[in-house]
Amino acid sequence: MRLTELPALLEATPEVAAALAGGAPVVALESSVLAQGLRPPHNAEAARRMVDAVQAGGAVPAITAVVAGVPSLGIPEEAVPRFLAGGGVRKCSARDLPMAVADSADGATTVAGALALCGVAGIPVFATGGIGGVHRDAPFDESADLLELARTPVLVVCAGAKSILDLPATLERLETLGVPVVGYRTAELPGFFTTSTGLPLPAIAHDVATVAAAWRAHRALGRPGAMLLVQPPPSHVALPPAVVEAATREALARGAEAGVRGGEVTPFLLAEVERRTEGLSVRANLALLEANAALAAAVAVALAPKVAAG
Ligand code: PSU
Ligand code: MN
Repeated sequence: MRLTELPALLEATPEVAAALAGGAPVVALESSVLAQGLRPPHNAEAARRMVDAVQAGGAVPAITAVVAGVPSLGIPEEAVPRFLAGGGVRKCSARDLPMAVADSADGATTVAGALALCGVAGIPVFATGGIGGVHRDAPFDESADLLELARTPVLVVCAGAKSILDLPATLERLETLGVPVVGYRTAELPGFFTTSTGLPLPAIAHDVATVAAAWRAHRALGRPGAMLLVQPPPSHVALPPAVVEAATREALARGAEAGVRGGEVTPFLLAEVERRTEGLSVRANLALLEANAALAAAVAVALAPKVAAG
């Protein structure tokens, strides 16, 4: 997918626009993890580490967001502090994008929101921490990430789905929706904060060339949706499953008590888990965001029609 001209309404920073026009590798990133998922100063650290990792890998980072009503690929420097302030920016899933535009609001893209922008811009590679999925316990709250994954052709690099979710159910839904889930050097679905979930994956890739070949085949077959490339968090920061599970159960009980609903659920649970793991979950979150950005850059470079001029 190569674009010489962006659709009206969409803005790109000069660096991103040049990369897209020239066929250079671009890695899209979400901004909800910065505005809602992590608090200051961790969110600024996350942004810096992801951007640095993409650049070190030879690709151009494009943090997706709605900036004062403008859907954007890359956040202009003067607007960045608003997204890192720890409040005041709305969470934008795909369905929230039109109203953010109409209200001239700042909006931070979730995975679903970012995929929607990647879809219109034609950016094929995206990195995040963990996707949303099926929440635990009926009535089932299911992230819009899943439906957008089913219909947006983007290769999504992540550490699986967030550990606060029902992971077996999320994996089943991905199967139903026709979204390939490929383990990068792992045969098991990683658990976001944990390396292991005991859930076997249908496919493994041992190198980036295989990932690129699978992605080209996915597109050549006209598959309409995403492909997930999952890798475990770096081993030195991964948490033991029992620790994450205990913290998650307590967080879920608190959330139910407090009547947390809708888009508030995910940020609430992540903050509670952070408190209960004494920050170890944040350390893992930052490291896996960086590692996923680095892997996404390698994939983007392998897929780019052209790497720089010359
Ligand atoms: N992963 C994180 N922190 C986050 C999220 C993921 O480490 O804040 C965000 C992502 O943007 C994801 C969203 O798309 O949570 C899912 O929210 P919901 O379950 O409301 O769809
Ligand atoms: Mn939800």
